[in-house]
Amino acid sequence: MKIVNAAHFSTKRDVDTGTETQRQAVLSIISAVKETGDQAVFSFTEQFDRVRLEQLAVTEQERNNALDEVSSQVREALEAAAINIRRFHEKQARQSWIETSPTGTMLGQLVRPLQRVGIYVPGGTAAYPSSVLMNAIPAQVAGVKEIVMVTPPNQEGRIDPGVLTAAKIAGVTEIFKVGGAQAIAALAYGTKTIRSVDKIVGPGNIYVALAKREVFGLVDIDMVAGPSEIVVLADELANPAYIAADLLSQAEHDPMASAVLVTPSKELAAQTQIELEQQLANLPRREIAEASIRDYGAICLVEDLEEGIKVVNELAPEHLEVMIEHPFEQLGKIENAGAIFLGEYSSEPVGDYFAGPNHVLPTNGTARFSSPLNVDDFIKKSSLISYSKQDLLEHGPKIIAMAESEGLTAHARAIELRLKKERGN
Ligand code: HSO
Ligand code: ZN
Repeated sequence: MKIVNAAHFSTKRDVDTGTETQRQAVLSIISAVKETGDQAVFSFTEQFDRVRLEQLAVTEQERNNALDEVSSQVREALEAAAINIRRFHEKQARQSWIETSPTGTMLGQLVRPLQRVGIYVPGGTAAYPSSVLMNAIPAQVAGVKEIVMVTPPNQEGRIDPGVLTAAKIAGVTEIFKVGGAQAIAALAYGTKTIRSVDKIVGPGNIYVALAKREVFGLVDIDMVAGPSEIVVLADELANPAYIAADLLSQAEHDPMASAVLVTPSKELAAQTQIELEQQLANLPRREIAEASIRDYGAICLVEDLEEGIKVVNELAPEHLEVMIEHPFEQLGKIENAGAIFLGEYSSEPVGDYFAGPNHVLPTNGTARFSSPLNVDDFIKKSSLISYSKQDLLEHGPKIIAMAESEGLTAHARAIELRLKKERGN
């Protein structure tokens, strides 16, 4: 892994906005689904997933069979993780509120869940049961009644049993065998079998990402997440074997994943490099991890921890591990990071799978302005206004003045009418 000085350091990656051909393909898939619904969905599934389906919906039978296909160990682990994830997200739940003033006015905010949400789950080796939990549980905690999962079938027309098991545990209500841009179009516009949703969440390939951007506005979408990132901020006391292992845990996700060590210790930098070599040697996903480390990995040497934290804040990483002697002492200075892991036992996979916080996190510097997927992503608010006679009489003239200054006479008159009636002229 290359060693760079802080002054010359940046890991900004271009966001993949797709080629013109890809954009055109997505547009034509969307309009075909809009026009012919299920018919287009079946034919794109045949074309892209190479399977001719009889029906799109996953049956109750298929859902139940999946439970027997995963080992009891995995099933129990998913159930335990789900409990932690639910408990964590329950703390985020918001209450409606009203406030009454001594002058008789009542103001408030009504919190309501979205009615129907779609969760996209990628197929193939990126079909992660843990991501099903992370996307569906916050929706369920928010009170969403209808949670619809879409995922591409394999060539036998089947869905990964781990994904189906996680869907069951997380309370997914409907599952359809459809992936790609056609899945996003079906969720946004609705077809005979797949009713449209209010919001679409979940990661996907470039076609899915482009389709999500395209339907945004008709439905809401979550963030468009990029490849995983990890930054480890470590001092000379940190364990290089742990650091290397944690860096590789994200590097193995994607050749474009980014794993970075920020440290003031040259000694630690050298030892981590040795560890990385050794640990890479027998990693099954070695090719992916190696490419990621080569192209997007780095060790950033800083003067001291203070400069290290400056680098971290500029990177605004998706995941930050703080492996220093007194991590809590530095916490107050950390401004930008999707998830912060403190201390040597808080290895990133603890958060990816089990601790409870969400693993859908802002990437590519967007932690400067956005947050992990959370319960707020599945609610909306309505404002409540009940104005009293006393307040209208007192403040009506100000409202009239503002309306008139904007040239909106009908606005002014709506207030005037009431003031006149109440004043009896
Ligand atoms: N680290 C990934 C999530 C994940 N890891 C799923 C394992 N499975 C993005 O935060
Ligand atoms: Zn991960």
